[in-house]
Amino acid sequence: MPDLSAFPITRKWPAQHPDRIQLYSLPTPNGVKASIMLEETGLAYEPHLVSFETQDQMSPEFLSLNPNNKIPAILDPNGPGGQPLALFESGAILIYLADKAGRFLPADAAGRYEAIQWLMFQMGGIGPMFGQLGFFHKFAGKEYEDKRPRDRYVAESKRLLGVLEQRLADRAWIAGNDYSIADIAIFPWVRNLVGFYEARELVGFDSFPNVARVLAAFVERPAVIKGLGIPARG
Ligand SMILES: N[C@@H](CCC(=O)N[C@@H](CS)C(=O)NCC(=O)O)C(=O)O
Repeated sequence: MPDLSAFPITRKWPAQHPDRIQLYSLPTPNGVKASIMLEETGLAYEPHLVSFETQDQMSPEFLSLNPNNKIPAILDPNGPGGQPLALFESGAILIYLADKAGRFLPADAAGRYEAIQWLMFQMGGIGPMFGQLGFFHKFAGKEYEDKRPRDRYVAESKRLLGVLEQRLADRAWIAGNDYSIADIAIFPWVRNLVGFYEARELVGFDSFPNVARVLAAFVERPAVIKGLGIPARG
């Protein structure tokens, strides 16, 4: 049985199954990328809830694994060379799990980089921009009198949806005919934008029928349905 006791995070979140991938997360659009991927691949894992209500992400134990105090993070007892591997940043986690499982990234080099390119488009564009839109439209920024910041993120979110719309006009999924980690990164954010952030009308979502089509296909996947609720909120 692997020994994870050298990792301080296991003191706050003890591993009941230290032979499984340890997931530290919360079902947010970034968090569910990891749980959906783990469900899609069937890799054995043990989820641990990082509660923002109790600021768990700021605890020394969590920071020992991710100094950037953000979920998701994982600890794989059986990483490269059979050694434990700790990893944060959802994009890095998706690439790692795809390589480990040999799934959801094209095997040919050109196809692989194309899928990674769209994954990075989510990490650098969709995530940060939709997130800011949420802040200014739904959360604390909603009260700000000056609407220019909100309008800026609405315009940028629309532009990004337009890029996705064009890309999906002649493809089943973002990387082509096959579902990939680029979809697992992008669609939790699109779902969140029109759902939790209540920005469907604000961004004119009905003008993006191909994005809506792929979102519908995404949320029907059994692994997505399951992953969206993991780790269960206490
Ligand atoms: N680039 C990071 C972003 C992660 C992120 O922003 N996580 C949010 C939840 S969606 C978080 O942990 N926020 C807690 C905090 O900022 O204190 C990733 O993709 O993993």
